[in-house]
Amino acid sequence: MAAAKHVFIILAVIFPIIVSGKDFIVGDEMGWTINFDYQAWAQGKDFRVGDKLIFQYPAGAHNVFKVNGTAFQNCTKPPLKEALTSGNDTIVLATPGRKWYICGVGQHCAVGGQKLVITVDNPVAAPPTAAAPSPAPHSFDRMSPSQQALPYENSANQIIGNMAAPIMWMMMMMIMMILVA
Ligand SMILES: [Cu+2]
Repeated sequence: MAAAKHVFIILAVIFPIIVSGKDFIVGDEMGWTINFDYQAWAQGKDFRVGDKLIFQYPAGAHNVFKVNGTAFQNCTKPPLKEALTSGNDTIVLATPGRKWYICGVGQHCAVGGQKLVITVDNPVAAPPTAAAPSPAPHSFDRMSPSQQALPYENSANQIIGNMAAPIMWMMMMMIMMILVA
């Protein structure tokens, strides 16, 4: 029982993060290339922790370096071993904040403008529908047996209350019909 509760809580926390994770293909159909306005591309996009950046390019033509703000500004290339080179490089946005990426091939960054800066925000808050069930088991566990009986009584009264109106209505209709006949 306790284990099941823990699994539920873990799922309740993790599930919204999984659901909210989006894939961003950098540059969309243009991919990762020179002479493309990546500032304009990033404009208005909602990058969140758990989302993915996918850099697509012909392998060998470009590469991807994750750099700091200064290296981004100056197009400073880190050691080549730090480069992503597959041509389909996926980067999971693991932390919030500013993220900088450049291409380290030739003058692609400095002359071709092949550089991307984004701001990553915290994950989207759990939607109310997904978050709502989690408090229920909590409050139930804290209730004493006598308190637990209360909701059932209330719901039973409610059911009777809800049923009472149609029954009354039907009885009135029957009386009316008898009177008319
Ligand atoms: Cu390049």
